[in-house]
Amino acid sequence: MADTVWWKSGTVYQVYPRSFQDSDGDGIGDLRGITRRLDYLAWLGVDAVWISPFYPSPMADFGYDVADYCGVDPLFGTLEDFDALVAEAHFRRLKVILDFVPNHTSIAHPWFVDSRASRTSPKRNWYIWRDPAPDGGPPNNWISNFGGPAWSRDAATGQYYYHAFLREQPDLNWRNPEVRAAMHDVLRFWLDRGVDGFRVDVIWHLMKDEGFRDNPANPGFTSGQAEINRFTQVYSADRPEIFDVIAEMRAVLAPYGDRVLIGEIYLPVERLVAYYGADLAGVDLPFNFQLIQTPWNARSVAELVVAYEDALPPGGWPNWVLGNHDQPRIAARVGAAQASIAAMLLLTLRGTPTLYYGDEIGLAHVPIPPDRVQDPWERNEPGHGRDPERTPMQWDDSPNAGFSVGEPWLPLSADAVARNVELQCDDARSLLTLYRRLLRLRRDYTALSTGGFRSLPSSNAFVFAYERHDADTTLRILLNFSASPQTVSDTGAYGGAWTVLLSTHTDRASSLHANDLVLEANEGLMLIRGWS
Ligand code: TEU
Repeated sequence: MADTVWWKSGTVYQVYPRSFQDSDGDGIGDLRGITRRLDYLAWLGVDAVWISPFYPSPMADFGYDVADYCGVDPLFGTLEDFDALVAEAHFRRLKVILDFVPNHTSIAHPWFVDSRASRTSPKRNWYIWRDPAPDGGPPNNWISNFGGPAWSRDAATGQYYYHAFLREQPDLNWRNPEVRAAMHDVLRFWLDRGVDGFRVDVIWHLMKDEGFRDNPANPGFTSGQAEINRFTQVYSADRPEIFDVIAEMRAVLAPYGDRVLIGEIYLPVERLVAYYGADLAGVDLPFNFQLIQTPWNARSVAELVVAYEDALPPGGWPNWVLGNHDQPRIAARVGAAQASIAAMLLLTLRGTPTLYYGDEIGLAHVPIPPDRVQDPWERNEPGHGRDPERTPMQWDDSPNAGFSVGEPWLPLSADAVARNVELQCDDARSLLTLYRRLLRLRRDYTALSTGGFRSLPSSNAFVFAYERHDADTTLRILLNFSASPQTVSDTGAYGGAWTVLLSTHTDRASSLHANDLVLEANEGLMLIRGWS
């Protein structure tokens, strides 16, 4: 009997709240807007919605700088709006996952205001304060993820505080039990309001080297890379003590039943899978960003899938991510034709998929004019900005694509009139229809949602082929990563034995007649053994 806990069989859909739906005309999305669009998410067929931060914040990093963990920023609405959102989501059998940002607060958080006030403040040790180096400079060589030193000197007390991100995002001191207790209370606050789990921001960063040793130089660093890559982050992140912190978080969630703990972790596979923890005491889903980071071709993707499957600890449940608010959009990276291959891949691999809003309509790179740049990273290190993947959702052909009656905080894509939900939902050949069909098939076939995975040998270098199976059903997925037709002759005799369950090319006949199978250019195919 397959294990069907919801976060294993289901799919997660990420909403960036500023950009999903505005309800009050200020050009910025909000909680009521999300609630209004829950019917869409239910229609699409996802199971959970993860909402990026909506807490009170000066918005230096658009909400990832939290000034109050237990509230809602007026920009996004009220706690009552949040409660209504949860109730309406649950009514539609949608789970709600919050973004928990424990590594750092906003500089405006009362804890930090207290902490910086004096060296003897009771909150002093809630953050990471160090004396200057002998030359008066920063205590060590750690770099901010957004460029520049990760230490800022505070004139009032003459010490430096550590910030892995902006200087407006001071890191909390997770070695301090008071910090842990306060943050556990935050988790309980939201669990008591009914949330179904958390995506934990930069979880691998929470514990730093106790001795604050310098990070070693990264021999692979090249000048085009962001400055953070100058050093290998061996002392500033991914420390062994992190697993105690995660175990304590799990203990907070445990009495609430099957809530999920997802960790945002950018690490190579062998380190990533360590976050399942010994005896699976770590996070339920260490976010797997490998598809985002691997070159888009059949060989590389096939190799990474097999390597990831092989690296999983016994019982560790896989997961896959194609995009998020920090990464170039998939359609921009692989092109419109391959976006449907990406969709079929994401939704047919073994493991929980996370979809990023807008990817289902093929939103691509939206150029941001210099005077409309919002992301602080772009200001610090031009070329690294994340605005292009954060532009408003495109709903219909009304002004501003139905996102807002006001001027949107970021521009819409130039093709908004032609690329929107309303148009695509009635079009049998659209990317949105493909996403919806795939999500439907995941519900119809446990072979897809919770079944096994087997990679199929392929002599065709442009095709990635694999099987998903359970006791009743065997499915074969064949993905043509190239823009020309490809013949598959080595994975078995297809004629008669297999039926087409779904193709990215809607004009394909359902029966196969030849033993050799010819995939159209950019075609993805899902076959079922026998006659359905
Ligand atoms: O991102 C963490 C993070 O590591 C990314 O900024 C990463 O460095 C970059 O995308 C590399 O490709 C999280 C949030 O998702 C991000 O939006 C926040 O800015 C950041 O943490 C700080 O909270």
